[in-house]
Amino acid sequence: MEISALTRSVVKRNHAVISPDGYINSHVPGWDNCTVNVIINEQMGANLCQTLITLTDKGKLVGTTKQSQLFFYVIEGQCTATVSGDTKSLKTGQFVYIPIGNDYLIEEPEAGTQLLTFHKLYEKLEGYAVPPVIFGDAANVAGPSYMGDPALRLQVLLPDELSFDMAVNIFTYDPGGHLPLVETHIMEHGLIYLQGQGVYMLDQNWYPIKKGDSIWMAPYCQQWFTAMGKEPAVYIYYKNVNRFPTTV
Ligand code: UGY
Ligand code: MN
Repeated sequence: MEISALTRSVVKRNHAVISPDGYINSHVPGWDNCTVNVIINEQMGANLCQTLITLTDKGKLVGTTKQSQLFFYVIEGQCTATVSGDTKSLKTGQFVYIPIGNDYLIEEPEAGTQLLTFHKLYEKLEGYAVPPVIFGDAANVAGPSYMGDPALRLQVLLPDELSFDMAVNIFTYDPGGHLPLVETHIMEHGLIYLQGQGVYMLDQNWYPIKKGDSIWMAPYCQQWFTAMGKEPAVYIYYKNVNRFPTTV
């Protein structure tokens, strides 16, 4: 029997593990006929926002990006996305990156479609134009091995260009694959597991993690992961990149 007083979720000063058992829905103006779970945002000390949206067949998301850019990724299902007049259908594994100053409309979803969003305040870079709208498909993105280890594969979904101040990557670990080192870095992460399971070390704490779980890692939160089980562990993650590291 499940005991409702227990959860794997934790929220700490420099990291959080959010498992679906703790979700409470939010109402977001312009996002209708859907449930919205705000998984990471500035209230917990983060510099990004990550949400999970589950749409009914009447689901509709309407809005305009202002100071923050917005990334939608289809975890499951399908829908239609229109960004500044350009309409495309999106299915599992496909995504759209919406830079600042664009209208968007997500509609005609299959019932149960799940969308992941990442939001970040855009920091302009002198001499560089704001990035364009990008529609893409993870299935068409190469996944070279990470740091020379064939058990680890990294897909980089957004262009590796200085005009972008955020990256969204998909990291795949074969069972037994693990990060080759404990990462200690200024960049922040938000992520959700798309498949599999394993153990994450965050700031010297050890957490069992599985498909559907999300993690926030603040700057300098130490991080290491190993995959367990019979199938690869896969997560999609956000990272801030390409900007001057200090105001000092
Ligand atoms: O890009 C990264 O920093 C990545 N290797 N970190 C992580 O997966 N925790
Ligand atoms: Mn990292």
